[in-house]
Parts: sequence; C-alpha cells; structure tokens
Amino acid sequence: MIRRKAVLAIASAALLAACTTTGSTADAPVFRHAPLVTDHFIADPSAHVFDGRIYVYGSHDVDEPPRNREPGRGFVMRDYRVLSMDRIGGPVTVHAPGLRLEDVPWASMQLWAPDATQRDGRYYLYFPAKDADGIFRIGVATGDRPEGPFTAQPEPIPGSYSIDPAVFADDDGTRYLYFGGIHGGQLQRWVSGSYDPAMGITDLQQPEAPALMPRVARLSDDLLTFAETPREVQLVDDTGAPILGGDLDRRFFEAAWVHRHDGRYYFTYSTGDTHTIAYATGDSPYGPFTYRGVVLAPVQGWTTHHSIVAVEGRWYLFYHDTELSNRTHLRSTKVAELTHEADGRIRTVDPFVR
Ligand code: FUB
Repeated sequence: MIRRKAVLAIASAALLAACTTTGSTADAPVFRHAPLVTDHFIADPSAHVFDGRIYVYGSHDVDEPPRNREPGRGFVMRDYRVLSMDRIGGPVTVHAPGLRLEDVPWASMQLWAPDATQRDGRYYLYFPAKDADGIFRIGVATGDRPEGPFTAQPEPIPGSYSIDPAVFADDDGTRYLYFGGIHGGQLQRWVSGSYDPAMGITDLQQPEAPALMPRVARLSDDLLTFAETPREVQLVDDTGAPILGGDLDRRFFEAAWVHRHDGRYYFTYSTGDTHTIAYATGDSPYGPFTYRGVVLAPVQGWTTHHSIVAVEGRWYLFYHDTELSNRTHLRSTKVAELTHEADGRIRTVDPFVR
C-alpha cells in the first residue's frame, strides 16, 4: 500500500508537470500523451482488439535488484498484467496477473515483452524469458479469456531464441511470429545457429557487414510451435542493399511489430541506441522490407517499444516512456493516433510538445 501511494504521488506530480506549461522551467519536457495507468508500470505494449475490446499485453516493470551482469539486467519482471479498455480514451482496467514467473516450468527470470493472439475462443500469450542456463527462449501460454489467466506450455517453443515475440495475423488467418533483439536480447549469440556466448554482449561488431536481422516463422495450426525453421527478415535500403551493422539510425535492435495497411506490410522496430521506432515496408510478411523512416521520435527513457493497431477504422500507436519515474526500467504505456499518408508513408509521432 505504501508503495502504491508513493507511485501515485510521483504520478500526480509528473502529470501535473506534464499538463502545466505555465511556471515550468524552459527545459522541462512537455509530454504529448498521458500514461494509460498510473498505479502500475506497464511497458512494451502490444495492443489488439479482441471481441470488440482493446487489450494491451505488456511487460510489468518492477523496481528489483538485477540477478546477473548481462545488458538489460535491470529488467527483472516477474509477471504479466493485461490492460483493457472499451475505447481509446476510456477507463482502463488493470487485470490480475495473467501469468507468473513461478508458473512457467522452464523459466528462471526476466519476463520481457510479450504479445498475444486469439483463435476460436482461445487466447495465446507469447513471451520471452531466460531459461535455467540464462538463455532467452520464447514460450507460449494459453487461456480462455483475453486477460488470462494463462497456462504455460511445459517447455519453450522448440527452436525459439532471443526476445520480443510479436504475432501478426494475416488476412487469410495465417499467424507469423516475429522475434529477436541484439545486446541484452542475445540475437548476436545465434549467428551460427546455436547459442554461442563467445559472440559477446552487443552485436556482430562489424559495422560494414549486414546488420543482424530479426527473425520470422509461420506458426503451426495449433499456434503452439513453429511450422518452419525461423528465417531472417531482410531490412534493406532503397537500393535493395541490406542495412549495415554500423548504420545505427536504421539497423534493427529489438521490438519487432508488423501490421498491414492498404495491402502493404509494415515492419516496425526499435533502433535501440538511437532510440527511434523505425518502419520499413514490403509486399510479403517475410519481407524484404525497405526502410522508410521514423514512426516515433525518441521518448524519455533509454528503451522504446510499440505496437500499431486499428480500432474502428482509425490507427493507433501504443508506446512507452518513463514520464512517471524518470528511470529506465520503470515505464508507462501511452497511446497516440497514427496517420498513414496517401502515399503509404507514416507521419512521425513526436512524444513531446516542442
Ligand atoms: O522490457 C524489456 C526489454 O526492453 C524489451 O524486451 C525490449 O524491447 C525493451 O523495451
């Protein structure tokens, strides 16, 4: 209860600051959007409309000590709490924990960014966690309600690795799982096809070579396994050449998401240490995707992560920042309207009022 009050006090102060331009110092940031909830830190929002209601599957950030020395060690989340609302701007429900670390037989720590899909009245939660050897894997848990509770499969998805699963349901019902993240997400340790810790804690360290690319695999009909070996998603420039490892403004870091608009597939992702959500477009869910620009300018906080969803004919960007805490590992979910221009470009969202 004390902790809840403390968070609310921080939240009130931050919201007051955000809504008040008069009397603020010249350098104080003015945030364009308000956190959806102020009594929990929910990050990495993956939003969907299920059964006419908006559900947001995110990481539940907590202020706990790290348990290792790896990059990303401050993110020690132990459960998932789903948000839901009947409309954008409506009251937000924070549901009871839908899945807890202790209920995932194979996981040892760090429940990072999840996503979900629905089929035939069943709901499937995809989530990364470190296994007993400290290796990120991706698990799936199922339930009969969108907010859970979910029951985890006893083992991670065979052949899965790294972080940030995002499931895309194409118009024909086929589900594709995108995943991967460099640095703390360990993607650089999988270049040989098996886990190699000697590949270090960042990336390939080859700025002139093609960057590490995200992965995609079609899901099996029961949505519990990969129907194929994961393949690389090629991110290319407008000459068709792969984005290079040293191209920090455009190369993939983590936080894949795919949506389809006007027949185009949009692959959106975080550029990590350059702090944007970028986008690339293609004609197939497998890519290649050609880099186009920036969806979301840098937010307050080191990480940036997002999802894009249509709600009653309008498009929305869900994202997170650290407005309420000003601490990298305590993030809050926000939502902004998103505009696709007639030529397919996405209008960049600025999280600040300048
Ligand atoms: O929340 C932990 C990690 O931070 C996510 O998996 C990344 O996408 C970044 O947001």
